[in-house]
Amino acid sequence: MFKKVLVANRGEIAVRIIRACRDLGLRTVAVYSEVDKEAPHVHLADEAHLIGGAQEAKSYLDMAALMRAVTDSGADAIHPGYGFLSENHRFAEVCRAWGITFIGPDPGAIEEMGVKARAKERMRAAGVPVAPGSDGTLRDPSEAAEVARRIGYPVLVKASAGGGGRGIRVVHDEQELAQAMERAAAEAQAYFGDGQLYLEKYLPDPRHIEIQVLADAHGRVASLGERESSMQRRRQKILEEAPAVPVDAALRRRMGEAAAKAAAAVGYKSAGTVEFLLDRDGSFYFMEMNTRVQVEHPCTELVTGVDIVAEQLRVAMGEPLDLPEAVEPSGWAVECRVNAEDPERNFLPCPGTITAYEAPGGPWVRVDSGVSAGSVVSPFYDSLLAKVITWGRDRTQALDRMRRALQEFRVEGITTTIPLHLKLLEDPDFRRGEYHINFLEQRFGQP
Ligand code: MV4
Repeated sequence: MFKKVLVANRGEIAVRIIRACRDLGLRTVAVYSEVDKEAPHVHLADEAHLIGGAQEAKSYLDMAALMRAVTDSGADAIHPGYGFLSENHRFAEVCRAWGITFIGPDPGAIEEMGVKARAKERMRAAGVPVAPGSDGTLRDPSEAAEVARRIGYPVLVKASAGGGGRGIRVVHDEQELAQAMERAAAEAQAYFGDGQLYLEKYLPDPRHIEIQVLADAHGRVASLGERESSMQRRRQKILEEAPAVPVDAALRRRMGEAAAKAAAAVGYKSAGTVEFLLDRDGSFYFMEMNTRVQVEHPCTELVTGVDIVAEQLRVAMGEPLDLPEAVEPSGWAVECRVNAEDPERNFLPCPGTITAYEAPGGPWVRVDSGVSAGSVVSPFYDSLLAKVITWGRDRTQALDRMRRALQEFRVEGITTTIPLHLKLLEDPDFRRGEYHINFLEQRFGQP
């Protein structure tokens, strides 16, 4: 049992976690960098500790500085949020070695899912559908050519260390293969220090559907249904929704069972998300598992009534899950990510000072925000300012309420993505639910 939680993060997710702790009667410790002294998460926590400079390597990624704050505060648990150290199995190990509860899965499960080629093999063995491709990593271009000939072009060369779409290359024919592998390996080596590759059949214009799971320390796994996050550009999600237009009750049950199998196969505990690509013919394939709470978790909270962060905390205390195997969604939820970026300038980040700030409110609107009037949006961090999430009886009502909310949202002093969201909400294809992972770049991309 723990009583005092150090939140090793900043912005809206730090605020979100502090609120869940407060709901459960837990004490909270914020950490902050030199540019975050006045940030909302600092004011909201019971106490706050300066951990270093603005650069993330010198503060939010600095394990030694975080552990000093643990010692100074007497915290007995750490919630990593998303990003930063949340999927670093070594950090989870360090917490364990210090006798601090890491609020997330065990280090072994994080590592197992972090190595993508290994995770895929593990899932295939567990009976989770995976895309046709190589068995594990590739030895050389001739092995890759053999696999590609068998499954047919186009194929994708993927980095096993992976993440964020780096070290991923589409290959249309055998002539392109060796060079694509060379480039993908070099990129993966540079970014992840590991140039290992695997190969997969390329799916054209699939939809990105992810299943939210919760698992406890006693082997129980619950599926909370799907979210769709196909509305993205360069792997940066813009808008998410739950449930997903192309997923009916039967498909939801099959995907939920596959996700629960995936989680059980690695002894998963805590909240996690199993990502699938959904083909136009209704087949789905495991892509990867995110072993953290995700930005878009509120969509699932609004359609299930389950407080995902509170459940993470309860499960970390060893409490059993008190949920059915499959929680059925009710109504529809949409989330828009409001970023300090200029969609007119290729989504260039727009740091600066927020001179005026009035967040929307009213019925069926939730705003998870990490800034306020006077906030300085630093170029050092992710440009997410706030998330607006609306709920409706059906998709149309949720989207109409989103339009109302975004029209109310007043952010002055910096450029935001709100105008793009409003344009998207009027798009006839999106309104009909007809989109896929390449939609945004095709429709709103640079000429
Ligand atoms: C794919 C794919 C098409 N076919 N795999 C990109 C990063 C990695 N996590 C998975 N990715 C993809 N894998 C096959 N076999 C297309 C993508 C992809 C993608 C997937 C989900 C959401 C956005 C994406 C954007 C570009 C490519």
